[in-house]
Amino acid sequence: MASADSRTVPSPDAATGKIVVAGGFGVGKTTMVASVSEIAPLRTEELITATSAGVDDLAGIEGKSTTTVAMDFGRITISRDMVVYLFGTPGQNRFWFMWDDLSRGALGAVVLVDARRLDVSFAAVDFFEHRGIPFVVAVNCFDGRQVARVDEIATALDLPPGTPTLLCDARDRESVKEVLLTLLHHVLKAATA
Ligand SMILES: Nc1nc2c(ncn2[C@@H]2O[C@H](COP(=O)(O)OP(=O)(O)OP(=O)(O)O)[C@@H](O)[C@H]2O)c(=O)[nH]1
Ligand SMILES: [Mg+2]
Repeated sequence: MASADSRTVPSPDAATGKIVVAGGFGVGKTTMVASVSEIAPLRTEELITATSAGVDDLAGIEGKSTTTVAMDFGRITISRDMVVYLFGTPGQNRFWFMWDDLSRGALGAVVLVDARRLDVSFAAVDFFEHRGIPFVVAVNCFDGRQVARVDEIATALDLPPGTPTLLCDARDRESVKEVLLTLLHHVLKAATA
């Protein structure tokens, strides 16, 4: 598989695939879709209202003022033969009813986690594991700090054996591309196993 490059022009008959970017509240899903998308990403951000007070824990993400209420959407050309559409889920529990629709027909998923708040991404791991959708776990290193080793995180999340787990910076295009390519390799491996 070729590496994703924003200068790559897809051929007219390029295959298309859907990848879901999921994870708990405020782990960086919207940031991830926006940083890698080659089109202006569609966002559905609303201000975090007083209703969220006491429901959504902003510890560690104090600068966050908006939240996704429907989805994020972006696109990346992986190679001349393949274009991937990215769908970011909302993270707040009250919007999880949308995850089934957003995941329908997906090749695979990125479960994004914040290593300081692993608990908020447990449900995302369960979601894809129970539906048999291949997924990778990307650990968003807020503040550039690695607070735990990747293998410790995999154990804490009780990941199925063989689930690729890697560190990333959701703000960095190259880092996100590496996550997506890891997922696509994992999807291919799962399909040919
Ligand atoms: N320092 C740092 N901040 C980040 C990083 N990724 C995201 N952020 C910030 O963290 C906050 C949450 O990011 P979002 O992309 O909105 O997270 P989300 O997962 O889409 O959030 P919800 O849709 O509300 O669940 C924002 O203020 C981002 O600017 C990162 O890698 N490092
Ligand atoms: Mg979001």
